[in-house]
Amino acid sequence: MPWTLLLALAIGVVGPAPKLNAATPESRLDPPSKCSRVEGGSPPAVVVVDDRVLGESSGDLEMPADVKSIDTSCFDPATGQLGDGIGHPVVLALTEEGWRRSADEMRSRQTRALVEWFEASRPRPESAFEDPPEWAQDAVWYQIFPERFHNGDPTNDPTAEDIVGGYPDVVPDGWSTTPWTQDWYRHDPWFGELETMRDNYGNLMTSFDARTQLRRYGGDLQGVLDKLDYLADLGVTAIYFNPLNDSPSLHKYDARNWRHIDRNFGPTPQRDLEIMASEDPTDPATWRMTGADSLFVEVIAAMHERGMRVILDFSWNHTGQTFWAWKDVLENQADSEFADWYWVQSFDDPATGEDEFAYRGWFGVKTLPEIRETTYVDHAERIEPFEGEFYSQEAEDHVLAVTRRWMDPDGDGDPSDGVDGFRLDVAAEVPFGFWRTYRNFVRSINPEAYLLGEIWWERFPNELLDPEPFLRGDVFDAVMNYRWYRAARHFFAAAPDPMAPSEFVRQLEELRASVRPVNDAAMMNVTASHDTPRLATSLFNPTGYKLDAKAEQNPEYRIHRPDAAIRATQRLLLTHQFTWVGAPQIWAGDEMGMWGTDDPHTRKPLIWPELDFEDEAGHPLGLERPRDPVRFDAELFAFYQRLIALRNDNPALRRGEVDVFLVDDEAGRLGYRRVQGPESAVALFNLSASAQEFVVPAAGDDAWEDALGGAEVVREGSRLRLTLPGRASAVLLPR
Ligand SMILES: [Ca+2]
Ligand SMILES: [Ca+2]
Ligand SMILES: [Ca+2]
Ligand SMILES: [Ca+2]
Repeated sequence: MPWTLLLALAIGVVGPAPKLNAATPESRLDPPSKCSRVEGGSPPAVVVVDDRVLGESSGDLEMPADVKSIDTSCFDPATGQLGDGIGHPVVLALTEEGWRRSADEMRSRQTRALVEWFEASRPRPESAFEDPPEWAQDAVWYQIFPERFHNGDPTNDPTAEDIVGGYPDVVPDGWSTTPWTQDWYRHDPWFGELETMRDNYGNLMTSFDARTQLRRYGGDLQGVLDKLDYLADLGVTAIYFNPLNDSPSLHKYDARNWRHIDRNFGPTPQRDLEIMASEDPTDPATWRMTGADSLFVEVIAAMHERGMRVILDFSWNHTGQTFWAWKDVLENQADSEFADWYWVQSFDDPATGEDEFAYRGWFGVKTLPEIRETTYVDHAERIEPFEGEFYSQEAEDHVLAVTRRWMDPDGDGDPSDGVDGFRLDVAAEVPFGFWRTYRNFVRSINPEAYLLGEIWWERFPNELLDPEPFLRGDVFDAVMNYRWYRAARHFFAAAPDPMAPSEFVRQLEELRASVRPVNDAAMMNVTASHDTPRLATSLFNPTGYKLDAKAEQNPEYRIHRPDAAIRATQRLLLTHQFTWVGAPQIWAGDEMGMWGTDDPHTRKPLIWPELDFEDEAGHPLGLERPRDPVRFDAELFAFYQRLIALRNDNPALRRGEVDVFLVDDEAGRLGYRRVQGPESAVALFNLSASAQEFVVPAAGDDAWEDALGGAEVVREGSRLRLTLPGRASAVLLPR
């Protein structure tokens, strides 16, 4: 019996539009009427590709033409085998190649809908311990720096008392929070007092850069809740929170304690303080939920409800100088029970008048005392990953207890109320042995958790550290992919010099080949962060990337609003980011059109559309600059939104294999295809200043469109033809 006839008999060729069985996770593994007759109506079809169950559906469907076999016997979902049942449901077994080839010829709306549904509902394998969770490759990341995101609750804003202990460890008498909408470069009223004040290194606080470390704007978790609709509207699916732990600084990498959310991020700072004081920090059984803690649990729940994943940033390499264990060391010296938590080089000798106490702080930063390990490695010249463990078992136990607290806040063994993973600060400066323990621990609580390492420099400012030793399956799932950004910036912005498409492709392939494909797909492809210039500013200054990337270090560095040409470059780079392998990341505010040089200027408060900002007219060195209006860039936002939607809606852009089919050094053209099963998408780039024609091979006869820029796409036989203006990109999809 020919399969077409069989299919017609089985599911009927005439009938209503296909009704895809919008599956719950349970139903997708459990074909309806398993081995039993369906009374009335069509039996469902189950599609199997190379023994992999893609899904089931009902109704009349155009089935792919190249079918390996059809079996009408019962399908056993437990074994994936075709059984010897009594005729239902229909099982179509195809080869992967056949599926792909035939679907190329069958681009009907029905088939595409079916395929998308199959993708969304296909059975998820249990995460292998050594592999990233499945969801990581589908994420669109949004990085939130809480102090500067949105002030949803002015009653909890930091007070002078709250910020004591962070750099510079002094607070002027007249200190107050800074108005959110003021010109970033305007001097705060209390700046004058700093003329004669010295920081904790004994230096006068003359630079704008140093002074802004004292600024607080009052961003908080209520501000995040208030903007959930905005995030959903933008389309992001995963949130990376910079540290939320209680800390005196604006960045919170100098923890006062790790176990609680910062008092000024929650509704009840004073009450939180009392709760913290009532606990024994060494005994997790005494830890209670503060107002800020509870609000964060609420934030996690609200994000999960919207299908967003949440990861939290911690530094296990160092604490702040106000950290409870460190304060005990300062007070009790060698007698402190926490003395072996830290790299103390010498304790004070009470017999002498001078203070002999000396310790290692992260990169010499005294407010960041480092946790002691079993091996000492000097990272001053070069970051070198190393074997070793935490020196103190108690310190490690404490870190694990804090980790468990945020993975399962209500402690019932179900991690669904907790964070979905962690971003781990200066991860190459913490030893492998500890990280292996950490991965085991984290995955034992939630097998779907994601661990992201900050693996950055090997030797500043030119050599980036190879992340491969961290991505063998026993440490992290991915790293912040600064290596990808360096290549992309170099290519799209000719920074610091022009790069040919062939060289760009060579570099991308080299990066991809250096790690396992599963990790490559789960990478966080960062364009900017709290530690770098904003994306637009980074493209606007085709000099060193992180080296001298602010006016204080290079007076020529452009601090003002990037021009239209830079925005075009930004769009090119973004099109690549959202169509390439690895999960795209957005540094909050870049999508609003914000600009800003390296830290601290990349940490300006976000320019929400409803706020009315003062023009930006100042300069940190008092130099001339254009006067720039500061307002939300709705056009750029819409571009981000479009790219995010394209990635979210097209599995091929997230999971597809890469086929680079156009590398044209002469004309400055680049084109690649992402192929996932029967789905494919094409990204095209015109790097030149003038219009260029593109011819793209495309089997079949269905119509394609430029889903990004709307360029006219004409089919000519088995090819598509279109013209792109200078410095423009396109994302082609079957219509
Ligand atoms: Ca606030
Ligand atoms: Ca002494
Ligand atoms: Ca729980
Ligand atoms: Ca260390």
